[in-house]
Amino acid sequence: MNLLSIGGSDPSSGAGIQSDVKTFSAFNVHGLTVITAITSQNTSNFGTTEPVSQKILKDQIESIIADFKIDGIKIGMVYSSQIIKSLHNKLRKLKIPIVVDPVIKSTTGGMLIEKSAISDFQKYIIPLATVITPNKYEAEILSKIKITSKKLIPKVAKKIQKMGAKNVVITGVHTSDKKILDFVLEKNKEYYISGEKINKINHGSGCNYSAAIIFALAKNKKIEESLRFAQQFTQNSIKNARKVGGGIAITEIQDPIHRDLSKAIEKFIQIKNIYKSIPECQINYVYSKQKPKSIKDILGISGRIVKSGNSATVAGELSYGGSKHVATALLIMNKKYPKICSAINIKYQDSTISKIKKSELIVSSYDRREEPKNVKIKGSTIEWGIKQAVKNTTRVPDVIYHKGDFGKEPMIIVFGETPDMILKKITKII
Ligand code: PXL
Repeated sequence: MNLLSIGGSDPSSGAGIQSDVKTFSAFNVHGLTVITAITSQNTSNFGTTEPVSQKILKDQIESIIADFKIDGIKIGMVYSSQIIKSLHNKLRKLKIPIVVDPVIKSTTGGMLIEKSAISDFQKYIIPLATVITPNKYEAEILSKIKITSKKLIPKVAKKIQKMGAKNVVITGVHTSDKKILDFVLEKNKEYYISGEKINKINHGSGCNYSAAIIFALAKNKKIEESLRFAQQFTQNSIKNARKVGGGIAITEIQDPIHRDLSKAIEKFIQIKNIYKSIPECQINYVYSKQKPKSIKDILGISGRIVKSGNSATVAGELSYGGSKHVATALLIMNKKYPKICSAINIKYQDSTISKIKKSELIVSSYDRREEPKNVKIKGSTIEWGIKQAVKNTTRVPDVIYHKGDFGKEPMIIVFGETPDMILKKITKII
């Protein structure tokens, strides 16, 4: 998938096109860019802005359109009337989703659009929008209505929709200590999406939000699902924001694989009495990128989940290539069943096996005593074993176990599409 970000250059890489390329990379899609203006700024101050010439603006767009199939576009900083009109001409005939982030001012106070260009923005850019994402301040400027009460919000959104945007989200319309509300106006429905309020002044969250929306829309997700996904993604980027410069923190974009696995691990170690299911060789919990080529494409725990008294704790970090055994088992399984991207090993116990057999989970096994000598010598027991177990059933196994061999610990491996799906299985069998 290819996504295009049209916007300004932010040399701090906190916002603008640099930030969008980071977001797109985190989703494993190719990010294209068309630069409208170059800003000088850092995490404390906004310096100057220079829009690019009409010629190079048009040339950038033409060279990208001529070469790539573009699946979605995000428009951020557009700066001047001239740029707005050229963008309109080049984009108006495209039949792909476009997210417009109508940025007016940066967090550090820089103007991202000329005042005189706002009416052309309304006329030429807003009608391109599948979704437009003003914050409360931007919505006030675009609608020329001061939001003095919550009751006015639908009216403001309607006014912006009438300018030609298909769907309008006004972000941060209401905040309390713990919650933040976004108001959404689709064609025929309106609703609020509630999010967690994170009290962290940051640079980049608005860009992260609109870039995540275009990703979801380009994947054919519906509006509401896309907005919820983007809100989650942005909350995480704010939580992980880091003070990399001397001023405000820059949002940190986490790899979704990393994020989902670390969340699942947190939940896993809190399962009651889970320490009883930790084998001698400890636990690894892994999550793979799509189509892994080797264990280097599989995220695992470098130091494993270990027993500590009567609880489980995580030793080490998450890293690609951090697991050898469980990742190898997953790699083999994934070759046969590409949707299976996550796995965990737990202690072999007869009681667990009997619970598995009573559940609806598909279980298969292999016998290490049948392992051919050449396999043993090559040290490829796991590859061999998983292949055997997969052959022993016509269905996608949820669980594969073996009862060990002389000096070899028996083991259960649970497989699933995602770490969360594994958690659901684990809670049924422990
Ligand atoms: O966050 C909005 C934004 C967009 N684009 C550029 C920016 C900023 C904020 O600073 O600099 C180039």
